[in-house]
Amino acid sequence: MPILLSIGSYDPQPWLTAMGREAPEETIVLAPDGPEDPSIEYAVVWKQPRNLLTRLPNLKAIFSLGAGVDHILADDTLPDVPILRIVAEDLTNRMSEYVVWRVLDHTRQGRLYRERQTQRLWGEEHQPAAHAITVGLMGIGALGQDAAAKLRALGFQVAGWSRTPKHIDGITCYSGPDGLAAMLGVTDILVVLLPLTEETRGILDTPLFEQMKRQTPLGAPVLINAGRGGLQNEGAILRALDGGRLSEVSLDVFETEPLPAASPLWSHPRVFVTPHAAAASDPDALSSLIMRQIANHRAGEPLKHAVDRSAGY
Ligand code: NDP
Ligand code: OXD
Repeated sequence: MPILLSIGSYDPQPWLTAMGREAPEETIVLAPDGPEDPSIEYAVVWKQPRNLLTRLPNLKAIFSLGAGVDHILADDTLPDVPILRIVAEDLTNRMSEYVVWRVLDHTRQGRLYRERQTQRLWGEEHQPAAHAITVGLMGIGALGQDAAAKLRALGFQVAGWSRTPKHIDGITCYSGPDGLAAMLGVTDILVVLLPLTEETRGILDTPLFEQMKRQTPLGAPVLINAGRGGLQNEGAILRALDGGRLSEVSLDVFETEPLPAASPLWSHPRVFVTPHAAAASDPDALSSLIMRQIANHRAGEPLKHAVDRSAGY
């Protein structure tokens, strides 16, 4: 029974090789055999074509190649089978590295010093101590909690916002709409690690920026979004920057990806752009998790990290 690997936006070869190496006894195919393919029981996907999975009558599970599943749920023809997402140390560590890197670059005035170096200018800038900064995390799931722990270890004050109430040592936890307003009121650096769902789409917009603190040790608040581009209104981010409601922004994700060459985000002096690379899914690190889950499920064991389709993540 072959496993279907369907990748809509990049070269599948590294995954094909890594999955084959992990489970040489399995056959992995890149497309179904004919208009309906009853032989496929498992599909491993990233941005699969619409209608593809509905043509597999014996499909038992869909595996996302990433932590997010919005790219799967965007297909309104999906069959009603479990969807599993990646929860893995390698991916989590990569995201925490990105978050710590961006937070420190903002607090240690990386942008100003890079600018000054090009002008051969020697001049010390105020760099607030970690304990003087509150990082507010929108999303304290697998990724948010690890980033929070690493920021705490560096001395930052950390707050977190989630859909359901939480109690986590060392993090001031908030939930629900009132909780968000309360967290924004104490946040100096806002880090977004939310999934894209019906509830979160477009949340990073003017009304949210208006609820943020006016004054922070860095002037105005900083925004870092590594969740999804669909969470943000890029026009509103630029207006908030130019109007002084935000001081600096780091964006890893965009409304349209790749970020169009004409986007003003590329050239804004206070925007730092990375190409959806905060936490790449590494085939060599993650294939074993997926192939092991499939082998275990074939042997009758339950699947781990299933998505709640009604919540959308
Ligand atoms: P989790 O599902 O573990 O955590 C999601 C968090 O978001 C949870 O705390 C959840 O709340 C919260 N949340 C969801 N909906 C809402 C809402 N309506 N209001 C408030 N909080 C909400 O996901 P991960 O931490 O593993 O991943 C998060 C996202 O990061 C992924 O969905 C993906 O979009 C993005 N990502 C980006 C990458 C990149 O390279 N840029 C790489 C990997 C992931 P609760 O705890 O109550 O469920
Ligand atoms: C993910 C991603 O969801 O890479 O894992 O964006």
